[in-house]
Amino acid sequence: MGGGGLEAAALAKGYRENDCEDMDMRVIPSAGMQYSRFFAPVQGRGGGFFRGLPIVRLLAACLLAACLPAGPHPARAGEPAPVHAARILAEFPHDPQAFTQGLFFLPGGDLIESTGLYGSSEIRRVRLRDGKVLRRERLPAHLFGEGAALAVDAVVQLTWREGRALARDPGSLAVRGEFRYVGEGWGLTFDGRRLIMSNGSARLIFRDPATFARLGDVVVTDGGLPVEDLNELEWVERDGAGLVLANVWRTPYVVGVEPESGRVRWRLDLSECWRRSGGQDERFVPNGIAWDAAGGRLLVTGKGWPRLYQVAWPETP
Ligand SMILES: [Ca+2]
Repeated sequence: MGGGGLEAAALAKGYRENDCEDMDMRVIPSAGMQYSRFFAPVQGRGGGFFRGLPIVRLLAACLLAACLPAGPHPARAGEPAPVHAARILAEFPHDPQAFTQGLFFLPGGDLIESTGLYGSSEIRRVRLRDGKVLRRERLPAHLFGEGAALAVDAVVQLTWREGRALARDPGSLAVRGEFRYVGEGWGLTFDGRRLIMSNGSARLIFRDPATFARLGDVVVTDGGLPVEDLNELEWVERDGAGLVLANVWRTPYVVGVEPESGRVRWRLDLSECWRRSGGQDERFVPNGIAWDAAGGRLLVTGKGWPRLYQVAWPETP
């Protein structure tokens, strides 16, 4: 499928989702989509996915205008967010066997990493400087690990299509409870008050950390168009303001999202990190963002990448 087809499909999907009262009721894709999620050809690297985007945007805007009913339009195509090439400041070892789906720092400085794939999913406590796995807990073979976050006093780990969020002890990583949800689980982060979850759509869902109850949601847009395939997430508070950082699946981009409006403020282009980590294998897309609040460090990696990269905070307009 070409970029135009993808963009048009994304637009149609985003519009449909805007009409859904509860996105937890979204249809779970077929087994064919399961294959495509991990093994479909990458739609261009190093910005190639968005090559020709202005024309695509124009066509998509016309499609939106034609499809929307008369009356006030909630979204209008505008200027796309600025793109900043990631500047690499440091590199750290990363287990190339880790199919990274969730990544964040514990307050003490170690990383928690959630990995996916049926039969080999884990949750790990990892030391940054040498990549040593300090503790690991395997998931049952029928569970596919996804995003994870520290919420109050529990590490919560999503599963992809199993509708189960495992609540773990932050020290031992042992499961001590479980939440249930409908639909897919992709990324997860915590803003100090709410869990923020992605499910592969353009929508971020806010949840109560104590009950996992849905509190609300927001559609992420760039230039007025929905940004589909939001994947791993990270909450960052910086200069008194909070942003949700999100990998966009099968692209080199991390988007910086204003949490209440859903507007993409900027895109961070990880093409150089991807190239250094042997980006020729289409399964091994960028995924994994961790913010070290104490040290002011931004870490990124990818599925099966041999390195973690500390990158500079992108400039803001
Ligand atoms: Ca993260």
